[in-house]
Amino acid sequence: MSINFELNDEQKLLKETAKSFAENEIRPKAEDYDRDSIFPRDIINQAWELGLMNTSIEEAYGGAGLDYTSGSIIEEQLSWGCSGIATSIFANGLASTPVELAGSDEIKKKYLTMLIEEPKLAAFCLTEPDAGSDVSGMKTTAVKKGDKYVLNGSKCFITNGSHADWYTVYAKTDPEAGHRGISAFVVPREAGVVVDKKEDKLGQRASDTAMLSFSDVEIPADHLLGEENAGFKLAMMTLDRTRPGVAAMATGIQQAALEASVDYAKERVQFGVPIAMHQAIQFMIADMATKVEASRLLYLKSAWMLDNGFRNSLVASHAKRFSSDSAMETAVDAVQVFGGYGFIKEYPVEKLMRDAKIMQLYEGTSQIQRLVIAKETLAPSRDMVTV
Ligand code: COS
Repeated sequence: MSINFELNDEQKLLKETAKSFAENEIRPKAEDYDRDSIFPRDIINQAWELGLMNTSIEEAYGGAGLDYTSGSIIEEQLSWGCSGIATSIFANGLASTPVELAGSDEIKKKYLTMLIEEPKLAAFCLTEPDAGSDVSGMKTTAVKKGDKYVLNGSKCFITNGSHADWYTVYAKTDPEAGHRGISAFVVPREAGVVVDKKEDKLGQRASDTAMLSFSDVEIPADHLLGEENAGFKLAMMTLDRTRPGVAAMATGIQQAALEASVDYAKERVQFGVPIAMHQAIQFMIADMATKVEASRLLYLKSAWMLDNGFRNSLVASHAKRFSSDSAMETAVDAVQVFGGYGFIKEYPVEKLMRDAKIMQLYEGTSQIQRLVIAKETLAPSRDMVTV
């Protein structure tokens, strides 16, 4: 049997555990935390206790070493609870992946083990005020001085930036070399990372998004991840590993929007019948259901490819692009199903609509995903397989 769509017993258990955590711990607090922009430290600690975060860290460093498929199944469920809180829980994965891929054994022992021993946080620092989609345009520099690197610059839109204990920071080590002049470093908070601003956002308001700066921040030279000037590829390889999870989170938003719409459509009576009896509503619900199904298949396939040793960049972009755009469409349609009530904060769907928007923006906009898809479709890389 070469294709099997059934989750294994461990994955089924993880899914149930994550769903019940989302239902019992995340959902009851999601509305308040969103309204008042409260950082979900208490929920992060609980998720850590249960082993729902840092799932990919290898057993050698104390982690569970779960595969990406299992990790993304958890991400969908927690995002169904609240994608802002889920983003806070999963941001460690984005920061720890470059360390997992390129860190020395000493660095892994110190920084990955730290995340397992205590509910500590790490943040991924790639984006800058003038370098978003255009990663190579970054201006932060790292200059080697003896056995240290000295970092200067600023980073923006950093998830968990205000609360992280350490950061994965990308900086130019050869400013003239474009994408071939970027290196990645682990920077402990106490080295002198300054939090300049916490952003006030449209959606995912429970998550922390900060602007940071580095002013003559000195770190030991062994905190360089992998080779000098190999940071761009490391960032891309990291995003290949995290985009399936983002697609899973976008699927969770869609599932929540679909369920809310189905429940409401069965209750709300207009023209003498529940609006679910009207084909205009049925077709919206049918389209939502198809998008959920297709998004789920795509994120599972992109994670499965990673777990089975295939390069997944193309399918990860398909998954991230389709699932994010579908989350936005589905949430907008859910508001439409709710009619005027959908526009009111007392009902759950306006939050889903605000939250969905970021899915099309972070970890590569939908346009960047299309760039990757177009490039690979027109001129496939030799190592890119379609399974
Ligand atoms: N894995 C490994 N290597 C990769 C790769 C991947 N997924 N994608 C690209 N590369 C390599 C290429 O092979 C190329 O290597 P060489 O230097 O040996 O030629 C190099 O990286 C540059 O690739 P490319 O020419 O495709 O880069 P571009 O400058 O055209 O940029 C995009 C590519 C736009 C796709 C990239 O900059 C990107 O993903 N931007 C969005 C960044 C993002 O997601 N930001 C969100 C912040 S994280 S919340």
